[in-house]
Amino acid sequence: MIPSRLPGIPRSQEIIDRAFRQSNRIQDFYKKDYLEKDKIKSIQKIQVIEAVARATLKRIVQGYPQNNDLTDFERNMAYLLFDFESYERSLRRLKWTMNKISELATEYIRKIKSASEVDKVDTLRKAFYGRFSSYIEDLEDYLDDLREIRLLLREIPYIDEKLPVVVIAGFPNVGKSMLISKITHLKPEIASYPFTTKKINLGILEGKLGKIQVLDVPGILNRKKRNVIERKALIAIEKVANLVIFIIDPSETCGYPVDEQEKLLSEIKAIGKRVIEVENKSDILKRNNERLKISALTGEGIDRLINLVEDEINDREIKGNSGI
Ligand SMILES: Nc1nc2c(ncn2[C@@H]2O[C@H](COP(=O)(O)OP(=O)(O)OP(=O)(O)O)[C@@H](O)[C@H]2O)c(=O)[nH]1
Ligand SMILES: [Mg+2]
Repeated sequence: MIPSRLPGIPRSQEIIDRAFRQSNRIQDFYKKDYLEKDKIKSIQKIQVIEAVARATLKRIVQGYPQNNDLTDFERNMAYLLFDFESYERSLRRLKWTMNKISELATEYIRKIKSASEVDKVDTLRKAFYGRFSSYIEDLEDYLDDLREIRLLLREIPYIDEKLPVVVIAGFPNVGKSMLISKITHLKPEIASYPFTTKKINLGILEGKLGKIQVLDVPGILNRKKRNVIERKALIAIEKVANLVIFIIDPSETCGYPVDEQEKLLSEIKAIGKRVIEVENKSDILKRNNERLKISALTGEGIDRLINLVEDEINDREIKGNSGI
């Protein structure tokens, strides 16, 4: 599972500045022997710098999911959205740097302890500062990578595996987002051009027998090679859907011919999930066939659709239980 709060990713310079700023806050104290005082102060500064950098890197390393923390759906989405190996490499590099900085601090503290002149202590302290900074500066590309991936991880919705999932699918512009806005509290963007929805939207339908997760997904075209946006929809159907509401727009105001939409429907049915077929935009055109007619715009047929969804879901649960 992807944590709901993924730590923000600072820039290298911010980590360096934060560490030095904290080290400058160390209280001054009186000690007669100047060499001793310089040693204690230098050691304290190194310890603070190490602790601040370590804490920052640790928060990131521990706050981001590993491959086996992910559900099947999350993993498939992550593989689709970014290069997972490079993500793992970046996390490993942060961890490596975290250890290197601790080793560096230990090494310089030991050297400072055995120094016999103030000048030597100052040189050692400055050498630590330089090497510390370059370790953190070397993280810049990895931090940039993680900052981008953070946004992509955040777009993957959390699916509660204990609750049923209904995916609303179909060609672009057929009214999927308008439908989810009618059956859940979600208010996604609705517009009269294709691919308005580029990410998966999750809404909750408060059913009579409990909550049902409803996913409004991007439109899918009837073609072999699909882009990343279309593939998000397919992953949702394949990996988490218990039921699919497939919307056909017979009015073709979506901009796509009905026979293309029918071909996509056949392909989706072949995935093997249960499918409720509906024809939307019934306020414009109602064809003479068996399918449920709805209008996401006027609300016509929406109550019947919700009843059908609930019947299908509950039917599955009864069958599921008796199958044990
Ligand atoms: N007349 C009419 N227009 C509708 C109906 N449902 C949706 N629309 C219109 O169809 C257009 C597309 O609606 P959306 O809900 O954004 O469609 P979508 O399937 O989510 O589209 P993508 O996100 O691009 O895949 C909008 O202009 C809606 O106002 C309907 O039942 N009747
Ligand atoms: Mg949409």
